[in-house]
Amino acid sequence: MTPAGDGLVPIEDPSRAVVGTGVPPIMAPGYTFGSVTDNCGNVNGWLGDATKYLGAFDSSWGGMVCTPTTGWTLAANTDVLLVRRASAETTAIDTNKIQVQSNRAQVSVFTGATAPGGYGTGAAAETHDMVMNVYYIATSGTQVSLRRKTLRGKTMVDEEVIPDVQDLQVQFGIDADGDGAAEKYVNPGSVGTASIVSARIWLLIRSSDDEQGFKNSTNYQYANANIAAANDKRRRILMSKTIQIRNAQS
Ligand SMILES: [Ca+2]
Repeated sequence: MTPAGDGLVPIEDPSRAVVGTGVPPIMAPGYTFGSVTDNCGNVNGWLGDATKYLGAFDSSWGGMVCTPTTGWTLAANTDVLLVRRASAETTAIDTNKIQVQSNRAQVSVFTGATAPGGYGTGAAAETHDMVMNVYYIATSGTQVSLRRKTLRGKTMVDEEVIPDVQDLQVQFGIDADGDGAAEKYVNPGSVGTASIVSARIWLLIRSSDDEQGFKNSTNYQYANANIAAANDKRRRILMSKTIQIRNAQS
């Protein structure tokens, strides 16, 4: 986490709210989210493609048909981030959830009263909940907020994560020479056939209140964002985080 702002904002590592802390990506056969309500259109069934830990769209919903909460819209020039993983904790089988069955060798996404077979018994086989989040920046008038569509039971619900986050940017680190390290970072949609090995995520956060006597004249440039100075009385902080990943979708 690298604070790079112009002053202190009383927010504690909001990137943890987005990407969590070290939960491994899951490998699973594609799963159709047809039974999930408000599933952002489930275009090509890929919202449920749990073979991809991260996905992102540059300045748009991409192929998804997500509707922001009533009265709000997707903020211009902000990216959309998808995170799909298994819950960190094991859980009991629950027919009202989308769940993940795993052992050391394989992982499957399922729903129902019976976990998929072939996973052994006892401690070797574990059941986790499927975690599915679509993060985006919503705006309404002068308000901005980091919100998400999150899988709750079998419904994608819309909820606020952190208010006064005005930008979310994502870039993927690509490995062209096969050494496992990223040579460069590109915007979602520009990965081509290269392997994705890491992702950078930026959040631009502003203070919720004006500070009398302060004028924010900073021009923020990062990823493919170029945000003109607001010249308002709010302090801002730019937070960035690089995470190593082994399977992503651009
Ligand atoms: Ca972008």
